[in-house]
Amino acid sequence: SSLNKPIQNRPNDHFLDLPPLPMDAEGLADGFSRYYAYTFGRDHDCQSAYYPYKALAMTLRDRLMERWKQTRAAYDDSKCKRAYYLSLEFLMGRALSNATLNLGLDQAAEQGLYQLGLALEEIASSEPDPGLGNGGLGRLAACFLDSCATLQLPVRGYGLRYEYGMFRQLIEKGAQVEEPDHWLRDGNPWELERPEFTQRIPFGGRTESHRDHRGRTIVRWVDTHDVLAVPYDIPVPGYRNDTVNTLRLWKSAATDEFDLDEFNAGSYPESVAQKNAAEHITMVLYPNDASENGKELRLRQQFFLASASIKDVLRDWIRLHGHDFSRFAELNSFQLNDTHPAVSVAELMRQLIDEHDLEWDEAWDITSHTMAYTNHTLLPEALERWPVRLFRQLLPRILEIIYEINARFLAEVALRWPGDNDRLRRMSLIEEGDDPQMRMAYLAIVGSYSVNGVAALHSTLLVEGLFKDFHELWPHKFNNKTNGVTPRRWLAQCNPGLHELLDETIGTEWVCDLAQLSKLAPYADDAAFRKRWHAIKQDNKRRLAEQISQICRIDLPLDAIFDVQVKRIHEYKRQLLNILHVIHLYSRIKQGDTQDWTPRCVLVGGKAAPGYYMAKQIIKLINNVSQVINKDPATEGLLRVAFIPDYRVSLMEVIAPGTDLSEQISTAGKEASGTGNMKFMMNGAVTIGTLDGANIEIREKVGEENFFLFGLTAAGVDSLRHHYDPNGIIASDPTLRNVINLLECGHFNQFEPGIFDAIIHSIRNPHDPWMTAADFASYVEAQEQAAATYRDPERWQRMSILNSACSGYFSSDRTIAEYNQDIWHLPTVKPSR
Ligand code: T68
Repeated sequence: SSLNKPIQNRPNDHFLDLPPLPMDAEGLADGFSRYYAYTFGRDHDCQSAYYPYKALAMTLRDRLMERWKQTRAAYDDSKCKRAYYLSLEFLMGRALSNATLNLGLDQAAEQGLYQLGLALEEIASSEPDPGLGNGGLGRLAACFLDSCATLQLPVRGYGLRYEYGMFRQLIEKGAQVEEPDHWLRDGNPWELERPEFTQRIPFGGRTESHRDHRGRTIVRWVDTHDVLAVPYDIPVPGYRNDTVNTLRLWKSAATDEFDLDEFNAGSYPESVAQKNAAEHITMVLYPNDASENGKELRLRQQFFLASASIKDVLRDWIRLHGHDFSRFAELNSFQLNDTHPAVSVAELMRQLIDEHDLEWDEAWDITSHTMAYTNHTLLPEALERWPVRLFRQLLPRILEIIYEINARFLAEVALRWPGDNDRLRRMSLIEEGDDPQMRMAYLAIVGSYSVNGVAALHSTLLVEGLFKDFHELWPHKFNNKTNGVTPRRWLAQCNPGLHELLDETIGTEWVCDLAQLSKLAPYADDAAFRKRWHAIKQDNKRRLAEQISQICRIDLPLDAIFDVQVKRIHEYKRQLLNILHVIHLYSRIKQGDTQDWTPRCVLVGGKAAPGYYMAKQIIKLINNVSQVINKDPATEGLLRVAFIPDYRVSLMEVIAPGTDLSEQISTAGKEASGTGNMKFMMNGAVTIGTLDGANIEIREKVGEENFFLFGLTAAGVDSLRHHYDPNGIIASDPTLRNVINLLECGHFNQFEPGIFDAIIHSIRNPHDPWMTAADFASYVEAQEQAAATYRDPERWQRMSILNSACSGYFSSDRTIAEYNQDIWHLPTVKPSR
């Protein structure tokens, strides 16, 4: 393309000697005005909030650009080890406020814009919220990039530039309706297209082998249908340290080649239309967060990401180190975000062998010392398996390589456990059957030098269960890395009130050293401090209530306890248990049992995968229950219920600071970690939760007296499985019986008979894996304790302060420091000024 045409005149050395851009209010206002007037051609009577946003984004982007270039140069010059975070999802959220904060321009920007009669917050809120991820896994990737940049680690993110992100959720007649999210429609000022680094990715075709002059077998992957991968770079600024790292997102594009047969047959339009298939690869994010769907397009996305990213890294390697790969593993690590990019194991082998002439053994030594794998789930339905036939069709060369990896691996197993054929069958990368399946998690384990879970319990359950055989073979590979979240976005940015109080009370260093929050603990005993703490919480609740009032037309009383559950809708997360409790509260109100009542606002938000019937039923139930309760005058001032539509990153930034009670109520052993739990804790919410995922560590840090615990343990769930009797539990618990009665008599679906039958059946089902009935009584009891505690404001505020004070461990800076110490071993690199 003409974008790649080389320039004839070489620019002289000085032409990029630019003076640093001003970082003060006047300089920012000046930059802003120039973009507004000259680049976008707008003037005073422009009504749209979009152009001020765009002008400010460009002004900030210029300041990022300078530092970005310096960071790249520092990494290149040091020739040090690098790591790459490979993920099908990066849920970055809005970039403007984050860039402002991290560049240290928050006050200057505020002032500069104020002089122009504009408000920073209003401008920031007109930025689209990019949703290139489903939930926790994608948001974790974004928090990690923020921490890597803040810790000045040479880490690059690689992902896909989806044209359509996570669908927008509308609620119509109480039910979820999906709408496409064309987030790029008005352009994206934060991306930089880099066509000069385009890569060519093969699909389909067949393999051919022949011997070279030395008698070596050479395999060629031929007759492929190639697709172009064009990179778009997104800057990732560290916190006030001049480092700007890179998130590189690939967009698929057709080559300019036509299908010659079609072309010669005269069907020109058909041959041009073929291009479509190529362009579709990065069209849309798959919206399933916990079930694999086996679609060919998804496998295409996975290989596309793996192949393009590895090619990019190898090109860089050759640029800096030449064609000698002997130190490659020593100087590169790939972190695989779940198995979604696990085909990278085979693709790195393929590129080293087929494209860079390495022998198998050398290539395997490099690959298996370069890849590291993070597991995010124990749910069997979420474990990726691909039909071998899909590989044969789409990636024939990759299939050959996986067969070879498997053969050599099984030989190793056989050597260690001679004659143990059952073990060979269990551990094979390929599950035999009518339609043999590739076990992607096993490919990831075999090809990696590190395998980690995301919370202590999760990592233990992995090596005791799912990956037991592999742990026996390679115990040294397995480790835990408890998740964390970035305190920049999830405290400093989203909670300005608390930010200020913290700065004033414990100094400003907590932003990059969250353990310092422990200095807050003594203030829990200080009545004057508690009062200020409470005032900030009430302010944040007002902000949240205003949003809810606008979105849902429901008014929330600010003296009520704000009880919040926001996350993807899934049976294992048990939004259903939450709503059963709500029905119980409602029933108490109707029976006049309201002595010592704690007013309560229950907020639930989250998206259901479009094909997940039960999850959609649960959304409908929440909305119906909310309708009945909110319109009943008896509940006035006592109980409000709202379903928050279209839950997303920018909404969580308002929700977390305004929450009193954080609902983390998954069936024990099912939630790998959770990260929303950490965001709430940092912002002073108290958790009601089970002993699941990172809840266990949260409770350990804050102390059991500052956490509302209920429910079975993971071991308890496991041993109850064979004699679980929900109908017996319902029959013998009048409270639960009453709630189920209300459901069964159709109190919440008066004009929609039968619609909740599936939900009722699931609760009554002895095979209900989520054991909702088993935990109901203890949940209600924990809720009563929470309510009673809330009625004692001094006690509640103490607990709230202590939760914040003990949340330092859950900074993703700590998590990333551990990844680096145990897995990556990267030096810190400071860009030169
Ligand atoms: C989540 N997983 C875990 N998956 O459920 C959560 N899956 O416990 C954990 O805290 C978080 O990862 C971070 O470790 C997911 O979010 C997905 O989103 C997903 C997406 C596609 C396919 C499968």
